[in-house]
Amino acid sequence: MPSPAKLLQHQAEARGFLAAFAPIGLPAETQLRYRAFIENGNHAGMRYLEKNLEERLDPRRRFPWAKSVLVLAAAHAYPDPGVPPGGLRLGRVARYAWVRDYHALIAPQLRALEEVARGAGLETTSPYGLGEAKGYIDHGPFLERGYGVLAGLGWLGKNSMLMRMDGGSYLTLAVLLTSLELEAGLPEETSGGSSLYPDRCGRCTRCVKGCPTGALSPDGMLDARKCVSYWTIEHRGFIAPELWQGMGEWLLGCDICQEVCPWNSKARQHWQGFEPEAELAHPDIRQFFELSSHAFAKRFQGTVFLRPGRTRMARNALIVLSNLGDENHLSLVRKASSDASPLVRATALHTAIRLGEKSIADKLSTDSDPMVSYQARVALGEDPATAGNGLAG
Ligand code: B12
Repeated sequence: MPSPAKLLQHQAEARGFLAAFAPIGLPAETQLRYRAFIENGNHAGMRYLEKNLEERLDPRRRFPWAKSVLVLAAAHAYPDPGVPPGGLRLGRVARYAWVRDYHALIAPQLRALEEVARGAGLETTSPYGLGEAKGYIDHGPFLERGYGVLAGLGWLGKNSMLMRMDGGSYLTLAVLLTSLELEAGLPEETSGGSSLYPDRCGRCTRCVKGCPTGALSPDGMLDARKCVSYWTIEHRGFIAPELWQGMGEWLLGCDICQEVCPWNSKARQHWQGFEPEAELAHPDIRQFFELSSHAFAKRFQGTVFLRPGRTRMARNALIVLSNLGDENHLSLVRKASSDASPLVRATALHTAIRLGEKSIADKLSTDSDPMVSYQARVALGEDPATAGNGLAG
C-alpha cells in the first residue's frame, strides 16, 4: 500500500504534471526578498501582493493544518499554431495565453487531487481533526516559484522564472497544500526538497540585457513598474506614452526574458491538457474595436484575454499600432477615437499623433471625459498644470 504522499505524487504525475513536495513556509532569506520587493514598490499597482503579507510568507497563519505543499508544474512549450487567414493580425501574444485559460484547465485536476488526498488517509495526519488538502493556482497566498525551488523542481533564473534544464521556464505552476508531515517519513523520492536543483544560469545575463524596458536586475528581482507583462495585463488605466516604445509589439503579456534564454531554445514539451489555438496566438485585432465588451467577453470566454478585457486589449493594440508606425492603420485609429471607452479614445489620440494625424487630438480636446480632454490638450502641447485634472477614465 503506497503512502498517501507517494500516491498523491503518482496521481499528479499520471495527470501529466511534474510533481514534488516541499515543506510549508519559506526560508528567512526568501521572506526578506519578498518584503524588499513590496517595500521598494516593485509590485507596481498590484496591491493584492501586499495584502495578507504575513500569510504569504507563512501560509500556516491561515492554514494551521498545513504541513507540506505538493508543487505541480505543467509545461507550456507548445508550438505556434500558425497565423489564421483573414483579419488584421498584428502584434504578439505571450505563449501562456495561446490556450484556454490555464486556471480553468488545471483547477479540475486540483479538485481531483484534493479528493485523492482525502481518500488516501490524510485524516490520520492532522492534529486538527480532519485531514486537509487544498489546491491553488495563482490566487492563493503562495509564492509558487519559491515552493517550486524548495520542492527541487527547478532553479530561479535571473529572469525570475522557475527553470529546468529539460524544459526551460515555460512552466505553469500550481500548489496543493496538504496536512502531510514531511518529516513524518515521506518517502525520499517524493521529497524534492532534500536537494536543491542546481542553478544553471551561470554568468549568462541575456534576459537582463534583453528586457526592452530594463525590468530585471541580475539578482532575479523584477520591477513590475517596468515590466511589459504588467502593463499589458494588469494595469487598468491609461499608459503614459513615454512607456510605449519599450512595449514593442506585445498585445498581451511578454515572453522576451524567456525567449532569449538558451535553456528555452530547445523546450518543446507541453502538458496534455494544453491545446494552442491560432485565434488566440494571432488574434484579429479589429475585434477589440468592433465587438462590444459583452460580445468580446462571449468571444473570448474561457481565455485569459478576459483578464484585461476588451478596452485594455484595444488600448494595447493601439500602442502596438503606434510602435509599428504604419499610416495605413489610421482608419482603425480614427474609429477607435470615437470608442465608447475613454481609455480607448485617450490612447487613440496619442497613436494618431504618432502616425502623423493631429486632428483627432483637436477633436478630443473638448471630450466630455476629463481624462480624454486632458490627454488631448497635453498632446497638443498645453501645459499639464493648466490642461485639466486628467482623473476620470
Ligand atoms: C504577480 C505575478 C506576476 C506579476 C509580477 C511578476 C514577478 N516577477 O513578481 C507580473 C504581472 C509582472 C507577472 C508576469 C509574468 N508572469 Co506571473 N505571476 C504572478 C503571481 C500571481 C505572484 C508572483 C509574486 O508573488 N511575485 C512577487 C515576487 C517577489 O515573488 P516571486 O516572483 O515568487 O519571487 C520570489 C522568488 O523568486 C523567491 N526566490 C528567489 N530566489 C530563491 C531561492 C530559493 C531557494 C527560494 C526558496 C526562493 C527564492 O524570492 C522572491 C521573493 O520572495 C504568480 C503566481 C504565484 N502565486 O506565485 C505568477 C507566476 C509567477 N507568473 C508566471 C508567468 C508565466 C508569468 C509571465 C511569464 C507571463 C507572461 N508571459 O507575460 C510573466 C513573467 C515576468 C517575470 N519575468 O517575472 C508563472 C511563472 C512560472 C515559472 N516558470 O516561473 C506563475 C507562477 C503563474 C503560474 N501559476 O504558473 N506575473
